[in-house]
Amino acid sequence: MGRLTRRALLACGLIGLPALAAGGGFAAAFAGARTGTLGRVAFTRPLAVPPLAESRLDGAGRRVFDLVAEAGETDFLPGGPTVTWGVNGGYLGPTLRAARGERVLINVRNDLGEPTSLHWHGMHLPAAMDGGPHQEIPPGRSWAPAWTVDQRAATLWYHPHPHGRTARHVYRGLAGLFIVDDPGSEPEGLPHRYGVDDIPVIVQDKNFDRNNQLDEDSPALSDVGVLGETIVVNGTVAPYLRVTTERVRLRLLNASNARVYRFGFADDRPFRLIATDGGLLPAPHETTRIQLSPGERAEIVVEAVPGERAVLRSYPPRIGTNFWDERFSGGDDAFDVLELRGGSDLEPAGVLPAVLAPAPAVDLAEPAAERAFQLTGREINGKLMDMGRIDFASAVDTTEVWEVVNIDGTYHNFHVHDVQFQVLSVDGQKPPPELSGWKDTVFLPPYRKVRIALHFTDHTDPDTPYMYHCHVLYHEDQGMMGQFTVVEPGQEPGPAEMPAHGA
Ligand SMILES: [Cu+2]
Repeated sequence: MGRLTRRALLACGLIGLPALAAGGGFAAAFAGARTGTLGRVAFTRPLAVPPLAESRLDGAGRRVFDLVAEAGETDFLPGGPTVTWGVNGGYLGPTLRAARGERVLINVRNDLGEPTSLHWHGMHLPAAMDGGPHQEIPPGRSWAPAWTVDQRAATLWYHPHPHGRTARHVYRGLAGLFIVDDPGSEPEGLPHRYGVDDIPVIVQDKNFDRNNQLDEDSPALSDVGVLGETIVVNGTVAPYLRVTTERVRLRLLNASNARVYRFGFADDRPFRLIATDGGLLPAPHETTRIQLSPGERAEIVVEAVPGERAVLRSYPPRIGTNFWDERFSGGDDAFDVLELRGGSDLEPAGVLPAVLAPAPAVDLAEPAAERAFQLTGREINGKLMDMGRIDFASAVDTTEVWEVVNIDGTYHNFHVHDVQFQVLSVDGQKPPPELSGWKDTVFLPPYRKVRIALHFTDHTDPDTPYMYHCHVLYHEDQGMMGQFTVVEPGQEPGPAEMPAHGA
């Protein structure tokens, strides 16, 4: 395939444009940076579906999960296993599931040889339970966060968040889904049987070396970090899914480090987008494409036909960079992702509901604060992440409006912990349908400006911060992150706690 890695170029003395041009490597690097698998995937392996995590109720009525981060091996490719990391297994982790109103307790043990953490991405919870860089778990130790689930039904996920090392930990395989149910809130008629007509689709991209081991190098000239040439879904390479029902719900998660996907079907069949990061949209949105940047989720509903094969693809994403950067940031790449194989006899589907959930309506009468965030390089407002610096405090029971602008030539995105936010505008315009629901992560191509409204309801803690950051993990690790606390009105933030290594 002729992929050139940064390491290979360094070895050839070809890093740096003059050397590249002189060596004729310039054209080679440009040509070699494009990758893709359209029409070339044989779909030979049944899609793995992560098991639902076992849980039990303890004496206090809490739903208890036991998770272990550990090393293992995974058979991605013929020719030998790949050393990977996983949760309760060799790669990825089980799907956690809990209902609104339930109190959960999660025992997380770290059996890796280095500190890690588990962050509950998209979850509304106390900062001390968030699993960010202040809640690292030393090797051989455990951490047991507990909180009451209190948010809309949504497809959330979990992944490590150790400061400076998140990219490597996620790439090696530490990630899983966390599905929140909200009994009574989901309209009749949506597919909801996990693993039957309600399927997790965790999409990641990997590079393998000659020995089938994960290549963690960033491609040459990439400004976004590792971009893999091989797509894995739920840890399966070249996957197919046997479909048994006329209608299937796919819970798409971009769990990749850097790659942006633009999902659609090979035959351009329309599908219905029903939910985004924080839960159901106001109404199903019929479309042929849905773009997801790292960390974002989308739930789509697809109609199947008996005996038919439908291929989910990722088309070249719209990343908005210039010609040169586009090539080195995956903007020209396209992949076959997953084949849906309709059985000969499909279970009939009923009527899809026309109305799904109330539209986000954050009360904007008197925003308590307006804040501006400029993304450039690896900095937010000219600052790199500092574990000991809390950037601001937001008062509980208030609404804030944040304006986030990317003034950089490369793409970023913006993720906020603790809250699901409402997108108010994109470059001054009403948000498109895919941004009309609750979000915790929003994509920012170069020069885009997004205004979001956030409401902080509870869990005050002046000493323990939540994070906001770019979810391109290479950027995040390099410091593209800041910290805020939620406090009582008039309360000042305390000093940020340093990592709790005594846990
Ligand atoms: Cu970024």
